[in-house]
Amino acid sequence: MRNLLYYVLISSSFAAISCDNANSAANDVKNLQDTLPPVESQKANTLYKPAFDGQTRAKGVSTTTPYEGVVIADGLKSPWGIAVLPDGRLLITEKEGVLRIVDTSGNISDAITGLPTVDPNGQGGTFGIVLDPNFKSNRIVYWAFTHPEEGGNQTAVAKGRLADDEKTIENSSIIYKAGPVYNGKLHYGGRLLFDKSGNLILTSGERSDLETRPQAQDLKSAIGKIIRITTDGKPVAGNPFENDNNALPEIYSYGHRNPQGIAFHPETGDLWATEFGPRGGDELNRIEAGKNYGWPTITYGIEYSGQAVGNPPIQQQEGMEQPVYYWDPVLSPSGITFYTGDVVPEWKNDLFIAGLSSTHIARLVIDENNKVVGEERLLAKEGQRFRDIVQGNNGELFTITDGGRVYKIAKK
Ligand SMILES: [Ca+2]
Repeated sequence: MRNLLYYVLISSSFAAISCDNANSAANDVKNLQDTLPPVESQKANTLYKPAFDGQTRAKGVSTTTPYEGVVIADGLKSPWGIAVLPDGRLLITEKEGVLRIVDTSGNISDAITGLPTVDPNGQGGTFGIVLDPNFKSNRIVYWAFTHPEEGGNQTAVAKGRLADDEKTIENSSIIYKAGPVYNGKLHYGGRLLFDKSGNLILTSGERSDLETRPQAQDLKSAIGKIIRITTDGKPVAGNPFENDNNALPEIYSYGHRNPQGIAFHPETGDLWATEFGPRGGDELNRIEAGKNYGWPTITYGIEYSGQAVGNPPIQQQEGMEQPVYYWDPVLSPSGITFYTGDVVPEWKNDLFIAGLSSTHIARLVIDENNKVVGEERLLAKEGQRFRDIVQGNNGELFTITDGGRVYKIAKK
């Protein structure tokens, strides 16, 4: 409360003196808007108590800069991941194993082929995609997907060269598989990100079933993990478990359920991740090397059947990290991005999350103590399952939907 009063006072005095600095004015507005009620008003699924104030149902915020989300393209087939090409066009994965390029006017290319075969059943298919840091010279891209195997499938990462004519991926090769192989079709994770040292971060889901779920706590298994590998798919030197004979050296963090969103905070450089929890247990976490994020031992959600998770169900345990934020009811958080543009200054450093079942984009304001202090829903009237969101080269946001649309979100 004291902080809030402080912000209001500061904001008022700024307003009284001058508003000629757009960033200050935007920050004033952001802080003043913290007085709105939480965006979530539905009944929670559980009576579990959060570990700290603001861990769920933060105050509402409302963007004051006029903005709009416009459909620039429609007709993609289950798009999943977006990478922004140097010239601003969007390189997009489609679930069934091809890529397409969509330009900022919305023109959709023919399918780009040459990727390894995927298992597209259930939640499987082609997932996140990233450009090599030296893409301009080598045209290499990396993507995650469901690799079909004898007896099942697993999340894998491949790389290849985008041909000069942009019709195929040349020399594609599989560089990493997050085993073990399992015969299921749920919870693959599948988002990819480059870190500053030029290594790849991959999210790996725990495959959902009661049989595989405990492996999220098993350091000999790559499922239910965040993985850090080189561009050749090898464990990165300095990974937290590299000297542990009872752990896979590619593991970066563990105890995850189905993480599909990862991004680095533009100022702190911290890694943030969202994951699908059970009913009422979707999470936002700040990821630190070697830490245990708790699934399936601790969670704020319950099974979709209505049963508790664990007997007795627990939400907090020593040695396991608390989520920075959780949603009950769920958001279904898929791709995420921090905003670094200038088009909407009040969005600077805010986290944008593509929501599936919630059918909106969540905007979270995160303060210098890594706490969520504001939440807003964008494009909620569109009724779309949002799958990924990225920032374009001109400070706009682009988001894709399971139904095949590409939206551009920009100043009106
Ligand atoms: Ca957790």
